[in-house]
Amino acid sequence: MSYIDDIIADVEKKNDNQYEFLQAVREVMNSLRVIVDREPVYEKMGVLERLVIAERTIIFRVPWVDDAGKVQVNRGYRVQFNSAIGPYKGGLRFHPSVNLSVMKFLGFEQTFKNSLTGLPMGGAKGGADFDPKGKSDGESMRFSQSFMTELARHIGPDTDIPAGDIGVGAREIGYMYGQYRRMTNTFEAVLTGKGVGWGGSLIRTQATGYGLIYIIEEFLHGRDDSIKGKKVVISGSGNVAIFAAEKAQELGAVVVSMSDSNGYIYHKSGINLVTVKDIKLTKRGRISEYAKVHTDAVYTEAGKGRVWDIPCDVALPCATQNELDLGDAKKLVAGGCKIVGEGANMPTTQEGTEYFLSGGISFFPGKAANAGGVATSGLEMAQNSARLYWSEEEVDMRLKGIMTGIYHNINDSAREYGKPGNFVLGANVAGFKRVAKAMLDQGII
Ligand code: NDP
Ligand code: 2IT
Repeated sequence: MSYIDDIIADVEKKNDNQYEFLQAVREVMNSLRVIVDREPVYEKMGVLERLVIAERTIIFRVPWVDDAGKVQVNRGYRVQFNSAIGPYKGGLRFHPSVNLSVMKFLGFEQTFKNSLTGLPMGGAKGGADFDPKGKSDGESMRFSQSFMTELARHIGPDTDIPAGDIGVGAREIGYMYGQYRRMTNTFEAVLTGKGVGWGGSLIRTQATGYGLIYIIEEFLHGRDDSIKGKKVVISGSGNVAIFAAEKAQELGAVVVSMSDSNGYIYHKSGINLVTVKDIKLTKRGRISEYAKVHTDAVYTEAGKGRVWDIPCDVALPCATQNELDLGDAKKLVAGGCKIVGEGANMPTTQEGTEYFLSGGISFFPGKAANAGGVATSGLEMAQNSARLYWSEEEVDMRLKGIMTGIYHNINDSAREYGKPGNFVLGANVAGFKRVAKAMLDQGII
């Protein structure tokens, strides 16, 4: 058995029912074979053993009172995975599917993603099995305040800086920040994604989606091509999906579909984003309403078809983990898809990923492709530390620079380790090297 095989076997034994966490660990470990086999120092210093265990995992009770006066209780989490290169940083997810496995996979992935940004940020993730769907502002506020009341003792501007993720947007960040400020009597930069005007950075809202398009555009430029005129299929219709669609359209792509957990819309002539934003961001409605506004668009309910059935050039999964499986991957490739960019975290199953890679599809893994969000969180922290604000142009320029840099880093790393074009391997190895170097430099901790 090799060092990597031992690590995988041990993680499997100790986390046997944590499907998502195991999936993420296996993928990274398999990529690292090329570097760990060459450099015995990693094994001698137990780097991988340390890397696969979170530095700290916090699980807590979140009690709150709903509008009917009934007490509700949710389970809250913060997994502080690795702080070798900077304070813990990563989003908070509020979704009924949140459990320890999901939190651990996200915290593990975040460690490598944050490393790829080049900024000083360690990896963490948190959240709760709370469902924000259909909750009033009052319910969302009471839940968020209760969640922060416990979380506050574990975070801080130089310790751990959470942000948004699925189900956590401007509304929830506002309520959580307010509670933290009240509890601590400080105006500290303890969350990112804050409102513009009270510490938030311009472009943070758009950053993940924009960054996803920037990395693909940089790749295409290297081939004297661009996204202009390309047919793009997007899943999800939340923060990441909407702003990926916006930047793709701005650069001349034709975005033909978006979805939510109830179904997807197909609009051959191109999605009207004003309508999507009105339904999703203003009214918190369902994507099915789009087809009532645009009668030439077709709505298909979940279960009766998949967004990946639509032929396209570029597919951007921007909803959730494991939303694109082997069958979907085969459909996409048969439909002419040449590029897949993961806006979501681990949206493609292991079998789907392998199919894309073996079929020569240009596949951009989430930890590289969606790093623009956390990178811009890093820029928000830099502005907060300097106690000033940068212009929209300045933040956007820096975001573009970071995404361009990530592309070249993962591309070079894939080549260096003998797998040109394999950005999964490139991202895992490049992300790992920076974290591992910091761990080696800092001793056995
Ligand atoms: P939002 O809550 O804004 O939107 C999520 C979207 O995905 C919604 O359309 C939602 O549909 C859909 N979705 C969520 N869960 C499921 C599910 N189990 N099945 C089907 N559809 C689902 O979240 P974000 O846009 O912020 O996040 C989307 C993805 O991007 C996540 O994987 C997140 O981790 C990742 N990400 C987010 C970043 C950010 O800055 N926000 C940064 C980097 C990655 P419905 O409304 O029906 O639930
Ligand atoms: O998955 C992610 O990178 C995020 N949800 C953003 C994290 C952040 O700290 O901005």
